[in-house]
This record gives sequence, C-alpha cells and structure tokens, in this order.
Amino acid sequence: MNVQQMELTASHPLALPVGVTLDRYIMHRQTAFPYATGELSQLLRDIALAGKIIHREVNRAGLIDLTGGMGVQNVQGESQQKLDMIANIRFSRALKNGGEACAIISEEEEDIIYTGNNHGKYVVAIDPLDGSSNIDVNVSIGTIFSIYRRVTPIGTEPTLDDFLQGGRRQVAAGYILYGSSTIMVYTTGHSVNGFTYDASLGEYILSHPDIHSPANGQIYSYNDGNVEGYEEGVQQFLNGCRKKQFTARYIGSLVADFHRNLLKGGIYLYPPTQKAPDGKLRLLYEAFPLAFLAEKAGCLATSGHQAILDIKPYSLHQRTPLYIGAPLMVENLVGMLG
Ligand code: AHM
Ligand code: MG
Repeated sequence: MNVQQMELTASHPLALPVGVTLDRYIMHRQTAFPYATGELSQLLRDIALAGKIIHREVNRAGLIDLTGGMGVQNVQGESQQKLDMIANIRFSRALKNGGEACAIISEEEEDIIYTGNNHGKYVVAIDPLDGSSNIDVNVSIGTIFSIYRRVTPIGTEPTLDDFLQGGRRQVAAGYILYGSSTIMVYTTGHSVNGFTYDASLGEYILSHPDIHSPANGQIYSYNDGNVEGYEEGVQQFLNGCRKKQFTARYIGSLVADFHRNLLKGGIYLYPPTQKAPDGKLRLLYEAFPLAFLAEKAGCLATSGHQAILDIKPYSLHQRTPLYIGAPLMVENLVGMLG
C-alpha cells in the first residue's frame, strides 16, 4: 500500500480514532496537578466501573427478574426496588474494594457505611439509582455522586462531620445517566465533561467536552400533579412559561431531566408541596452534587431562598426544595418568590 492509499484508508469512517477514553482523560488531568496523588482519580474510576455494572444490570433487568419491588421501604419511607438495592450493593462494594473512600452515605441506608479503609482520604455521598419509579418501565434512571476530602484525621473512624461540610467543599461531583445511551458527566471543580459508554469496547469515551449550559432556555420541568400546593410565585412563573409557549418536559428522573436541561437550556423545579413541605429531594446526594456541577457549567441552583451550595447541612438525609438550570430562568423564578 502506498502513502496515498494509507492516508485514504486512515480517513475512512471506520478507521477514525475512537476518541479519548475516561481513563486516559483522568490520567491526563491528574498530571496537570503536580501534587495529585492519584487517589481521587482512582475513586472516579471506581465509580465509573460500578456504573458499567449498573449499565449491564439495567439493560437486562427485564430478562433476569430484576424489576419490581423488594417489598420493603428505605429510610425515606419509599418502597425499594430490586435494582435500587443492587445498585447500592454494587457502588458500596466498588468503593470498599477501591480503598480510597473511608465512608459512604447512600439514599438506601440510614447510617454511614464504613468501608473499613480508615486510611482513605475521601468520603462519598451517593444516590445509587435515582428515579426509582421509572425502573420497571424502561425509562431513564441515574446515579448521582458527591465526593469530599475527609476532615477527620486519616487513620481514624470517619464521622458525620466528614459528610456535613457543605456543598462548596465538594472536590468532585457528577452523575451517570442510563438512558438511550449511558453517559457519565462529572467535574472536579474545573470543567464539566461527559463520557458516553461504548459497551462494545467497555470504555467511556469523551463525547461532551467542556459543557457550558445556555444562559437562557425554553424548557421547564416539574410535576404538574403537585401544582396546587406550590407557592404563588412558582405558579406565576409556570404561568409565564405557558404564556411564552415554552416546552414542558418532565421525566420524573432528576438526572435525566437535569441532563436534558443542561444541554438544551431549561429549568427543573421541585418546590415544597403539601405532602413534602421541605421539598422531596435530598440535599447531600441529589441537590449538592448537581448544584456543584451546574454552577461549573454556568447554571444556577437554589432552594428559592439561598444558593443550594450555601445551605448548611445538619443531617444525612435532609431534604430541600430545588430549582436548577439556566441562570436567567432561575433568576426570573427567584424574583417571583415571596
Ligand atoms: P427517588 O430518589 O426516590 O428516585 O426520588 C427522586 C426522584 C427524582 O429523580 C425525580 O425528579 C423526582 O423524584 C420525581 O418525583 P415525583 O414523582 O414526585 O414527581
Ligand atoms: Mg433519588
């Protein structure tokens, strides 16, 4: 084959480069920080690996009796699905085996999960499988994670203080969306990047580099069944969206609704309701990580009264109202709240 033929072959669609894998990207980022020890990189890889396993389970759930409920409730009083439990086990195991996390909190467990790695520098707050009501009906679901450097001395047993540091002290946060494809989006406090999982290669490939969300949008996402209980300002905002003929889109999986709005421009709302006067979503492993990532991508996240990341946490499973998305939409809404 001559040079010209080789060049022609190399530019053939089937010969194009696969792209940057998540592992390579993480390693590359690590070398940009001379004092980085690689532990956070390893932790991110552990989470990504558990995500691959969940991807597999989610995709064959209908085939191997993984759908349906466990017949028990979690700490939130919500019925646990089999896949909720499996995701919880997968992530806990990956983080225990990885060795970098000394403790975990999970939506599925009331207390701190000690990994036995008291020399680990990090703690992880996780919602292993968010959007439970969508599991059995093949609708998108997701994992949300948040990582802190521990504040208790290395070598000792981690405590509640490690988890109640406040959202601005997160060192990394992100989500894995199991949708029409599986994508992991995360930030370590700099840029926000998305990696789509190629199951045939077993690799996540950088597909959404340096995500910046639009400053404004035309999508609004909320549960209309709760609207009667919303405060007047929220109702006024929603009326405005209708008058402007914006698009209403609500999946009922926070990760999926958030991801769409992040890319296309929109706002997700979960205000206080009569049933849930403090809001439904959990601060530590739902609102904090998404708010951290949202701010890095140019979005805003608020409880209506303060930035989500400024809320002082006081308990592992506390809830918060959440308005998150395009900054101009969020500011417009906040201006209408009492
Ligand atoms: P979950 O953690 O039990 O799955 O609940 C969180 C989910 C979010 O993903 C979603 O946005 C919201 O609850 C939907 O709630 P609702 O069905 O009340 O609209
Ligand atoms: Mg959840």
